[in-house]
Amino acid sequence: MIVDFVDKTISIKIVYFGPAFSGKTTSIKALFSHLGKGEDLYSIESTVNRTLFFDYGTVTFQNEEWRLKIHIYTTTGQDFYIITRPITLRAVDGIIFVLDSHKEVYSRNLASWKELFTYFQESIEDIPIILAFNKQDLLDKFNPTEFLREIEYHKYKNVDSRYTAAINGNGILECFEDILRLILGKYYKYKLLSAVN
Ligand SMILES: Nc1nc2c(ncn2[C@@H]2O[C@H](COP(=O)(O)OP(=O)(O)OP(=O)(O)O)[C@@H](O)[C@H]2O)c(=O)[nH]1
Ligand SMILES: [Mg+2]
Repeated sequence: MIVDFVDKTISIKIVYFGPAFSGKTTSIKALFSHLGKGEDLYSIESTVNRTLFFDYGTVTFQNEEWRLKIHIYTTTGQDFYIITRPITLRAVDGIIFVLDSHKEVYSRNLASWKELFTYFQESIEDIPIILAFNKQDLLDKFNPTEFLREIEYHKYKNVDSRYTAAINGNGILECFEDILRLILGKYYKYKLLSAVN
């Protein structure tokens, strides 16, 4: 997060992360179309519509005084381009971890979560994360409770979860609002604490 008191601009960075094909690009596209900004999304894709590096777009909110500029990225899920993922994650303020709820690919979600952990180690607990159990429209889904138990969800105060179906936009805006709330809440808490000290 960058707070520019001269420009009165707060800049934050949100990244959609998760295993290949989980619906990261579909989620960001649904978000931008919800916000009426479908044209403002840039994608670096392969010839078969797979994310090569990232998708990127910005959303800006303005009140009388301050501007909130949100930079939004997706990572590529293809392991061939794994080198790009930690680069995209640099200086991230909040992560929407998009899971593929299809039963057959349960373990891919777990592997992706473990990979995310390797990038941040213990400091992962400082980053607000929303687990988006995507593809809720499918019939053969795994039980989210199983995943939450396996990652020891109860240990994390910074992680929340939601259901999404990016294909029809369900839950996408709510997910985005949730991550913003967590990021900004953390910032205010920090400001409050430093003001007290
Ligand atoms: N049924 C269903 N399919 C979805 C949903 N979200 C995405 N998909 C499909 O899943 C496939 C992969 O979606 P993408 O958004 O490209 O996935 P990605 O995570 O960006 O994939 P990579 O960038 O290659 O890692 C596409 O065929 C989407 O249409 C969903 O909510 N339900
Ligand atoms: Mg993608």
